[in-house]
Amino acid sequence: MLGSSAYKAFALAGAAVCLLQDGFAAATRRALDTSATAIDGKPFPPLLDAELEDLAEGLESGLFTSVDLVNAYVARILEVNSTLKMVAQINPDALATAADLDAARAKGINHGPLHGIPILIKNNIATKDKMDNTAGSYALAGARVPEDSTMAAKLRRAGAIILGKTNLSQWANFRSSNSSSGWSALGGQTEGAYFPKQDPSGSSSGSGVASSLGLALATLGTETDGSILSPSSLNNLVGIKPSVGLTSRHLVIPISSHQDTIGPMARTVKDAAYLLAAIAGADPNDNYTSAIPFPEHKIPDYVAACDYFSLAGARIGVPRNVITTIETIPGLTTAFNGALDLFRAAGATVVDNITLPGYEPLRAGGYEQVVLNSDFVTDLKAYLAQLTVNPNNVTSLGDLLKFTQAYPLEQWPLRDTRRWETALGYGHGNEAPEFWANYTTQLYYAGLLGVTGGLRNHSLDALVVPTSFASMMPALIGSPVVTVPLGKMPADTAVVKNQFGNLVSRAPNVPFGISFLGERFSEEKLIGLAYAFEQRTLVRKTVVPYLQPTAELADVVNKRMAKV
Ligand SMILES: *[C@@H]1O[C@H](CO)[C@@H](O)[C@H](O)[C@H]1NC(C)=O
Ligand SMILES: *[C@@H]1O[C@H](CO)[C@@H](O)[C@H](O)[C@H]1NC(C)=O
Ligand SMILES: *[C@@H]1O[C@H](CO)[C@@H](O)[C@H](O)[C@H]1NC(C)=O
Ligand SMILES: *[C@@H]1O[C@H](CO)[C@@H](O)[C@H](O)[C@H]1NC(C)=O
Ligand SMILES: *[C@@H]1O[C@H](CO)[C@@H](O)[C@H](O)[C@H]1NC(C)=O
Ligand SMILES: *[C@@H]1O[C@H](CO)[C@@H](O)[C@H](O)[C@H]1NC(C)=O
Ligand SMILES: *[C@@H]1O[C@H](CO)[C@@H](O)[C@H](O)[C@H]1NC(C)=O
Ligand SMILES: CC(=O)N[C@H]1CO[C@H](CO)[C@@H](O)[C@@H]1O
Repeated sequence: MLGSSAYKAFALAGAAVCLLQDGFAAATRRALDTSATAIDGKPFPPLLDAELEDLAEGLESGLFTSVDLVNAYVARILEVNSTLKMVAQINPDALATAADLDAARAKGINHGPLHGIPILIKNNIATKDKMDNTAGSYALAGARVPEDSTMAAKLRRAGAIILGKTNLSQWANFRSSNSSSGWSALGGQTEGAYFPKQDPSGSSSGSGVASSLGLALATLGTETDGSILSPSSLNNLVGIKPSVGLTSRHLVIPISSHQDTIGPMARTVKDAAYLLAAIAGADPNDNYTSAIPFPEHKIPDYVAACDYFSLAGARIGVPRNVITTIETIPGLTTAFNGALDLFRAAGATVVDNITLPGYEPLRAGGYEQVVLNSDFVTDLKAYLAQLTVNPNNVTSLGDLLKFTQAYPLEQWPLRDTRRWETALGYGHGNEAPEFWANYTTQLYYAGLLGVTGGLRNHSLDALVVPTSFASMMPALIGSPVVTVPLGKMPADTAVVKNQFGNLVSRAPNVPFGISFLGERFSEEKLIGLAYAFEQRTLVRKTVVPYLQPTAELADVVNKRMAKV
């Protein structure tokens, strides 16, 4: 769940890719074309932008059913999957589950706001059903878990339909030093929808692309350092990276017990809040959730936190020493400074140019690599020990390394296994003294000398930075971040390839976001600020994908009615 921002990729001099500039000029947001979205004058919510409350209202009024919704989303997935490869697997039980939930609704049983709503989840969040739990690796093809992950169980309990699994950067980007974002051996190469061959970022790549194109209401991603935030930013989405411990990691394929967290990737702040409300909470199977500080573990009302006026009176800090290379990303400086003006206009105090002195020592220190490598050795072994079926007998990182290097479809050595070799080279897991020395050092720099110190010393409600600079310090101290669409790269942006050479990381129309950072378990406050910014700007709707599916609910409902 390591983020790989397209921005970090180097520039290939003179890299040229076929440009579809005219295509962008002509592109319209299909959402605006209502001809395909109404029957007898009754409008159906266009799926590119449909929000939870639109879908819930349509289901409740009988305009469409959850079976219709599943059929419409599956049709949309199949329209774009062969190009974008964002969905690894469709749940063979999705239609039957939808029918059950429709029947329950007809009897007056409603499990809550997510009742009958399709959600896609990243292919490292395990389910005990007909689907695979592979992190994109052949090593885990056919592997089975003893029960649903807590995330999957909570979604099902909330009435959501798990529509399928999304593709990802293999092993959540914790294998290779020279692979491409969104590639996995099992799922192929995911691409973004805002420019041909767009680097989708990662590691929650498929979750980003699928949510952005309206292939489900929303998706779940996972983050160790950047893997929700970066693909949310580059796919024009809202992403919430929750505090470590707010969402249970039980039966989620790990990188690091100290840094991993699971969160929503959605098209609006409110939809993300609905999803977070469903997945947050204490779990005896993940003792980090015992850190949840609310009385009786009562989770705040994240949906009610969506208040248009929450910027009024807020104090927002801008740590300029963390965003030194902002000018290298086309269009970002103007958009970010515009956002600061908007905060002021909405009644916030912007405390500009504060310094987080821990940033430079962290960049230089390499502590995080030691923490993640040590955690992975220990935590992967613990995950594998829980499997009930393990076809390749992979029980440790050493086994996984051997399997991967011997299995041609894993594309080794073209895509190396450097991270694992480094981790195994230490000869220890996270029980070792070296681990603790590094861990406490990074807590100090990212905490007192970083995010926590910055917030407290300046009496701030939040820090804001462009999302490509947001993930590191919060990753190290387990604090939350919310990213919201901010803008896109301008039409004259020079096209730049990714490091691997198969994708485009900078190009016209590629989106980017702004992030709100707060103290641990301050999600409620961050959601409020993010919502106020989102509702005052509505940036998402100004960025149009070059490729989008055409299937809509009206088509599905028409077809169903024609059959009757
Ligand atoms: C995605 O497309 C590929 C290529 O057409 C196909 O092999 C694969 O089964 C599709 N995946 C899903 C989930 O339909
Ligand atoms: C959580 O559980 C693990 C294994 O049972 C244990 O090693 C660890 O100390 C516990 N951590 C906390 C914070 O309770
Ligand atoms: C930020 O502060 C530094 C050091 O205090 C100063 O040199 C710099 O000019 C300030 N930058 C801005 C944009 O205010
Ligand atoms: C895994 O172990 C089982 C039991 O020891 C053995 O039957 C099987 O052949 C092994 N599979 C592989 C792929 O090594
Ligand atoms: C990745 O690194 C390996 C090992 O150094 C090398 O063999 C391989 O060619 C590299 N791949 C790319 C795409 O550069
Ligand atoms: C961090 O880990 C490395 C590698 O195990 C070790 O050499 C170093 O002493 C550790 N401690 C600190 C504070 O970096
Ligand atoms: C916050 O204040 C403490 C105490 O003065 C100081 O050590 C720390 O560096 C400050 N941190 C930040 C981020 O300003
Ligand atoms: C195009 C492609 O590679 N599709 C794959 C997506 O993932 C599923 C399941 O992992 C494979 O069966 C597809 O072939």
